[in-house]
Amino acid sequence: MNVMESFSLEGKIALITGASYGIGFAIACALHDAGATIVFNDIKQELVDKGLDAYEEKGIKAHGYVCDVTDEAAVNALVAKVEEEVGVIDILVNNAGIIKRIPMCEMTAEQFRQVIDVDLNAPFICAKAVIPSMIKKGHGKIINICSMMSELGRETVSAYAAAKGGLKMLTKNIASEYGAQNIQCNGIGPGYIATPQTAPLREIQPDGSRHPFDQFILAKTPANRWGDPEDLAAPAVFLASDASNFVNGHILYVDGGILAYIGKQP
Ligand code: NAP
Ligand code: GCO
Repeated sequence: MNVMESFSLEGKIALITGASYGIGFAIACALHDAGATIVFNDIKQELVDKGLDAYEEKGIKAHGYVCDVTDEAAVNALVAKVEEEVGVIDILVNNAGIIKRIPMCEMTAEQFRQVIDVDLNAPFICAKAVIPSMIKKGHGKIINICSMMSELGRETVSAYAAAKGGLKMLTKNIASEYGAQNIQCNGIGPGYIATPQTAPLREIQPDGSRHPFDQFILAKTPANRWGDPEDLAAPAVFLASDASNFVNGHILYVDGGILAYIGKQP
């Protein structure tokens, strides 16, 4: 096979969770450009409708469904419906995620659990729902959206870091457990990406200056900029395609160099 052909997703069906906007939307558009049929879900009908409009604007005929990824019965029903209406899912991107920025000693156990539920339990639920059909079909690709917090900690994000660190290990375990069935499970670890999730960290200050956290991220990132969701597009196509068939249990950090860098010298 020609090497460029190995990146093609022609004939493949991809489910990207929480992909009405942000990183999930950019990844879905990229998988579509590579040839895949796009299926996405979001937690509310308004968001699914907003997503469908956004895909249509890009000339993409996506299939959108309402589904809360933390609800195992709802996820199983979604996967059954997709198999019936669109076909067997070849590529799952576990993208849906939340963050709560609360100092650990002020965080309730319930708030901690909510983050773990969406960011760690849900990828387990979604992967578990698609793997049996992938095994029957003879192949499958699972991409888990990890984080800098799969490797690093910082103030206020204890639950998120615990979940994303766990997601890194879930990725390696799925690869270990189902690699023999030709399922590749890898992660993408985005650096700091400009999306609604990070908007509070980039708010312009009342005096017109940049948010101190925004300045901190620029100083920590050798690329000296925030990432765009589109920066994750080609890495996602790679991990979704035959081009990565012998890559399994790997976390591909797409972070402008953050994890390589000790920080600016004084
Ligand atoms: P975002 O803008 O907040 O989008 C996340 C999407 O997931 C939203 O559409 C959200 O819907 C949906 N969602 C949340 N809970 C859900 C649930 N229970 N069921 C179904 N959908 C749900 O986030 P993003 O920045 O694009 O991030 C996408 C993924 O990348 C997340 O896993 C995030 O942790 C990860 N990530 C982000 C960054 C970054 O810098 N932005 C960096 C590393 C990793 P609602 O709008 O209703 O909440
Ligand atoms: C934060 C951020 C991060 C990013 C991302 C980094 O508050 O530190 O929201 O956690 O979203 O996950 O990779």
